[in-house]
Amino acid sequence: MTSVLSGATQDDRAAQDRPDPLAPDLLAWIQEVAALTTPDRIVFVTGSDAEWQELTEKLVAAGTFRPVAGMPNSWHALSDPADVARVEDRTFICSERPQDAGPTNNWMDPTEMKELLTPLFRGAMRGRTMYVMPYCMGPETAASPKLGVEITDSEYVVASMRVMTRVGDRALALINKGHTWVKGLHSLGAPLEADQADVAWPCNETKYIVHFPEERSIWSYGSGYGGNALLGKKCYSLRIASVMARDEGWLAEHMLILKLTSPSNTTHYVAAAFPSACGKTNLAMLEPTIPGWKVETLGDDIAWMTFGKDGRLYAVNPEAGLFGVAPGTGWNTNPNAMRAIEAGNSVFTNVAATDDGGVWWEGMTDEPPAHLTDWKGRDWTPSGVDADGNELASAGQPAAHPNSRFCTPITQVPILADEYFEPVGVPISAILFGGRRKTTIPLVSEARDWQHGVFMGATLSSETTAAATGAVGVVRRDPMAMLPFIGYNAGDYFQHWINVGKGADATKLPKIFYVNWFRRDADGGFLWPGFGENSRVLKWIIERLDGAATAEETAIGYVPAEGALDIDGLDVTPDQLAAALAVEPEEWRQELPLIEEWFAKIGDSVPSSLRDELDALKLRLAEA
Ligand code: SAT
Ligand code: MN
Repeated sequence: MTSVLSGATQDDRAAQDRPDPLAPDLLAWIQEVAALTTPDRIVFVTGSDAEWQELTEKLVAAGTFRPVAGMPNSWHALSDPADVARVEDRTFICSERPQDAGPTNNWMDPTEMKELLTPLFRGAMRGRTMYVMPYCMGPETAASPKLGVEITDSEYVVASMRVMTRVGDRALALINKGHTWVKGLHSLGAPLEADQADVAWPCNETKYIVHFPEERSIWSYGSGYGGNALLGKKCYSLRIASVMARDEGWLAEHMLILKLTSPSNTTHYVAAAFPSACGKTNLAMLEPTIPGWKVETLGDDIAWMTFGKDGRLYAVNPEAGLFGVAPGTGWNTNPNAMRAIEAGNSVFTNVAATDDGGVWWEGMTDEPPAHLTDWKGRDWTPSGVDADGNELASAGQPAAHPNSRFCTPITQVPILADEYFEPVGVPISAILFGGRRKTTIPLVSEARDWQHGVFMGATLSSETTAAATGAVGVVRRDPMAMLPFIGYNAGDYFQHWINVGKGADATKLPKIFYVNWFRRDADGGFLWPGFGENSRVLKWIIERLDGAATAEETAIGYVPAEGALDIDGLDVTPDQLAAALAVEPEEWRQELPLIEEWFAKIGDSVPSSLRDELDALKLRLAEA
């Protein structure tokens, strides 16, 4: 193969033992990218153990990774301080027509965008290795396996994708057999001159995360971080997959998947959408506080849902790893995540280092260690002063970045459900939409029907978090927790949700609920304890499915009737519970103009059925 790859020397390994001839479109693309980006060498990612060894050694030598003491095969990376989160303002949907990107996405004409990006990619891999990384999202045994190839010049990205997806030879064999696949081109935008020393976290000030939905391809430039650079994750599994799902009649959603077993041994599967950094991983791994109930995990971030032959909606987790927010993950809040992390084989990014070579982040333990090295590599103490009483540069700042992450194989989660490996997925009984709101939204409410549930999802709102760059704590609409991830026009996306319901047997559709664990009292305290206690809300939801739990009808949907929510043994006063569940018409009247503004922003593509829902809500509130 060496001879056919122009512009680069072929790594020996790439030519070895290829069982099948390379798919012609893959070969042509590799040649094209190599000619444009001019790497020093090209390496095929195989997924082997030896390859992991080589990658981690290279990352340690480069100063990107340091081994984590006390955790087997685990690595700590500190990013450039300007490359710590998804960059939504640099993310583009370059559909052929601007109206197909819609008002919630940045858009540029695809030809113009490629003209803009091509010079940036020209020579961008000089001095580096170009990795050709075939991968599969979801089981390779699926009837229609979802394949991709990421070309990247970042070893950190290869190592992380090996945890997050099914990387290597099995995916390549399927591509070579002729299955379709998604192209993902990624460069750090940090070429090296002959004598130039590398930095620990190469990246470029200029960043572009670009999707071409019609050709199902992704071009990502300038960032090495998570959702910007691990292209199998948000770029493919949500933005591109949502377009595929629209065209093919399924749903690609920002949802966890969990299995819930009741004391009478009935099993239900639940999918739940929350914005980034709002507790999806914690809910997916929850340890119920109510006796006899059991939760098992299927996924913590993404669900692909397709109708099964029996008319029910089945969900699959396309990912193979967790890319969880570290701060707030601890033995008290998420012991199952801690057990998964402790098993090793993980990459930690932007957490703090302990003096004995371990890792630490806010909330991992109740009390921080007496001294740490923070995510910027600076001395850090709980008091903000050093031993001589001098104030540290890190004083008053968290030791771990608020969006620092652990990247861990999902198979290490001790409560992983066996069905995780099932290529057809699991039949979903309930869909939860949730946000982070201090006011207005009750702990739980149930939609009247599918259309009303779609309205709840379409008008979902949440306070912004550190998962994306920009201000934190600002209320914004985040439809289905997909605002940064819908790969097309948001109004068309709502219509697609409506259509999915119309085409189905209503009795087999999941029921839809809206939850808010984050409501506060007048003094700013949380009204609901959250975490394991959320199992009480799940119990009410499951009991609603078979009609066992009672509910009260309100202007916004059904909420638990008095006494219906199990608070046995819970340290919550009746007043607090009532406040957590309250539907305050006045607060909701204040919400109406915000929903109207949101619909006005989306414009003509808002489905008329959702405008009807808004009108009906207004009427009910006027009477409330
Ligand atoms: O987008 S990431 O994959 O970096 C994480 C998130 O925001 O959910
Ligand atoms: Mn997410």
